[in-house]
Amino acid sequence: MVPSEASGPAITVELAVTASLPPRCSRRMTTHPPTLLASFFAALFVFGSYSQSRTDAAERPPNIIVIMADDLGYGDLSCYGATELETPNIDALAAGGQQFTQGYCSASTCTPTRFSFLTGKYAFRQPGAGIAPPNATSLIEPGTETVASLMKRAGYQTGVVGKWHLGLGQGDAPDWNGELKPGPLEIGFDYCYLLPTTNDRVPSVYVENHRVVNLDPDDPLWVGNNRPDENHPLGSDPEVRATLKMDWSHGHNQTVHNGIGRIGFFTGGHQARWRDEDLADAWVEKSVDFIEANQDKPFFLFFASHDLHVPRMPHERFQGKTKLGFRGDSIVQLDWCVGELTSTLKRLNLDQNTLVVFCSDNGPVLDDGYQDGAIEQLHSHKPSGIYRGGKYSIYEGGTRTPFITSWPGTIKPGKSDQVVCTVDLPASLAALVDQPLPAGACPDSFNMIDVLLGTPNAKGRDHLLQQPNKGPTLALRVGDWKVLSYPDAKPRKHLTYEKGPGRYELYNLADDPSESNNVAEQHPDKLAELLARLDAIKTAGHSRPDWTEAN
Ligand code: NG6
Ligand code: CA
Repeated sequence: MVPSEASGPAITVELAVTASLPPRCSRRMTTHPPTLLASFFAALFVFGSYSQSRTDAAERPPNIIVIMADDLGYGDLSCYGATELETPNIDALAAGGQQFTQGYCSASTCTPTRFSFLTGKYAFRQPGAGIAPPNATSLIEPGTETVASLMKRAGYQTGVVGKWHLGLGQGDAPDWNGELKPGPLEIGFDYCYLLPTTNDRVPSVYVENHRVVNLDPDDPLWVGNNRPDENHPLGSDPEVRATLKMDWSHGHNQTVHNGIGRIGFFTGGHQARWRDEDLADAWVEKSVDFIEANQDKPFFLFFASHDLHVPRMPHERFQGKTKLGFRGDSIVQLDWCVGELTSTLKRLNLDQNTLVVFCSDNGPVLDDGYQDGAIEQLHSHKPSGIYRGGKYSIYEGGTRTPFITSWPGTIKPGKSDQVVCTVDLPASLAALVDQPLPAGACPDSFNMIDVLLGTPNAKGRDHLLQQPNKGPTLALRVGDWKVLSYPDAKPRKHLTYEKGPGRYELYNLADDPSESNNVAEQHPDKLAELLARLDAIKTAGHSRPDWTEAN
């Protein structure tokens, strides 16, 4: 348990008198003595002027908010080089914290990245961890150790708000009209308010804890894989299609809701249905409620934005805010959400005691199934920055994404080129709150807390595995070398998934960050070395150096 209250002396005294450190500080002191001391001296040097408020904040265990954007690419924010739009709130987060140039999500699609972020396990190890369909049941077994269960055990109030996409319920399909169980509440969250899958997948309803919100029992919700009856309007029907408010380009032509064709079929639950335009407001409202309700306790909040996943249909007040069309407007909406969260922390005087991690679930895509102008109105915007590929791809653009940590008064502002990944958050956040990892837990999650806090000389990952949606395609980066392995490469219709010219590709990211020159033939020894390492990670079932087997 993390004690919720403890009194501590001023920071200048804390540095000299270890025995009277407040709880979090004294625990970290025993875990990482040299780096912690260094970071304290750095913090003292930089933040000495407001050491008193820092001290007040340090008396309590830090709150933690992980903000995960959806389909946000490396080049999509102004702090990462975008010039065609502005993201002042996320830029402020970056300017006041650590901005990573080599921050990654673990996969280039949603479900596997989210699975790994929660469990600390690479998704290729988990059968069925590809993009979850509308009627997916719970992918993460109750009892699995997750970042949420670790925080809960450490005495935190835990919540998830926004896109889930990891399945709900059990059996053949979720019980949409009954209890949606198991779900987040069975793997460590105290509270959830969710978009069950994606905004382009049915059903278009909110789920709060175990129930669909506002469901009228006289209008039951049905979700299925087949057209329920021949009168059910479909987005593929030319007459219906002509009335859509946003046309589809591929897929997304089954049940129509809010003038938009979706993936999958659903009927009923009319009173429970949301409007796409209102989703971001709902996430902010429920998150602010959660923060306010837990302002006197340590809390962990996973803010899982649906922006900028398709269909990109931002609130009317954001429509037209950029010249990039709804894709750009959705980025501005995401930025607004971040600003609402950070200003709530300031209003409640929690900003100096809250670690905010900002990341994405996969790289960018322009046409992901709707004709929303993302291609036509791109101008000079480069969603992946200088990197090759995007969503669905194991080139850098698929997984190297914005990654920011902020904790005013504790994290020294700066840029970091250390390698970190969303799969590292369970082990890192557990270390922050001194929660030991149980045997068998989080097999691929490395404790990167010192790197995330910007501790001078702290080292990031020496290697990193990257995956697209599912295996067997995988990439492994070791230092600056990266191998891409496509055992069953096939062209993927419609997708930005780029098939390499051969079975393997090898790049040196230091010389060739855009992965344009495959040097596999020139460096057969390096290729063999990396492939052997990749094989070893696959076979071992874990890659965390201090991982221990379950009893
Ligand atoms: C694909 C969808 C795409 C998107 C993706 C999941 C089609 C043709 N494409 O199958 O639109 O929903 O799944 O995206 O249906 S993710 O970010 O949640 O992984
Ligand atoms: Ca995504």
